[in-house]
Amino acid sequence: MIKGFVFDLDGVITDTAKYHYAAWKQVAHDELGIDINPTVNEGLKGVSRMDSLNVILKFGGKENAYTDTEKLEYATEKNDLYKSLIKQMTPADILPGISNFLKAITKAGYPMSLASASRNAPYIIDRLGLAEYFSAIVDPATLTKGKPDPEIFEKAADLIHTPYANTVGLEDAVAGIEGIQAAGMFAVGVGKPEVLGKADLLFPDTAHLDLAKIEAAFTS
Ligand code: B16
Ligand code: MG
Repeated sequence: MIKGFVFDLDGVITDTAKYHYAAWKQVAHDELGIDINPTVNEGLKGVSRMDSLNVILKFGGKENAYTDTEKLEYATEKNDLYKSLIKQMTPADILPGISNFLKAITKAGYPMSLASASRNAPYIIDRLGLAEYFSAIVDPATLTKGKPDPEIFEKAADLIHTPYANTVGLEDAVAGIEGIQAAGMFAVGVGKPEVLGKADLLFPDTAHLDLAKIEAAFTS
């Protein structure tokens, strides 16, 4: 029996990836002399800020070119740029079908929490006008490991007091699906079968998310 839901943010509730990409692209070009492309960007999804910088440096063959202090400066510069971009976000940036899906879950009485690697998640949820739906948001600063480790999903379930075996997790990234399953939860994927084939239940996009289908698949 389902007792609660834990949600990823980027790619499930809204598309922040385009803003992360724009900010990283500029900092990588201007400060590091590295030109990133959409393939590199795929590898940044769900990855923490500092790990994202390390992925970019590795791509550019500059893994050991900077001190930790310099790296922190570049990550801060990226975040300042990113924050200036997400200031424009409004409820119009909620992905299709998500508002109705959150309403249906609330009506059914299930609590929800957010399992996002982003330190900007509370601000984004606020900009989207969705704060009322989430009883809790995991603080990524408290995490020791990133996805695919189950830690973030376990913390998200702990915050709404749901046993992992009775919790549904929603994700658009392979690492996220792996983390949800490693926590012993039911993994609902949003995306393509060739990418998210491991999910316990898969929807092609957010517009197709259907609570009744999740409940039926969970019990069967
Ligand atoms: P911040 P998610 C992740 O969000 C993004 O997908 C990833 O690209 C980003 O680096 C990470 O948050 C950290 O974000 O710099 O705002 O703390 O997919 O876990 O919701
Ligand atoms: Mg995501």
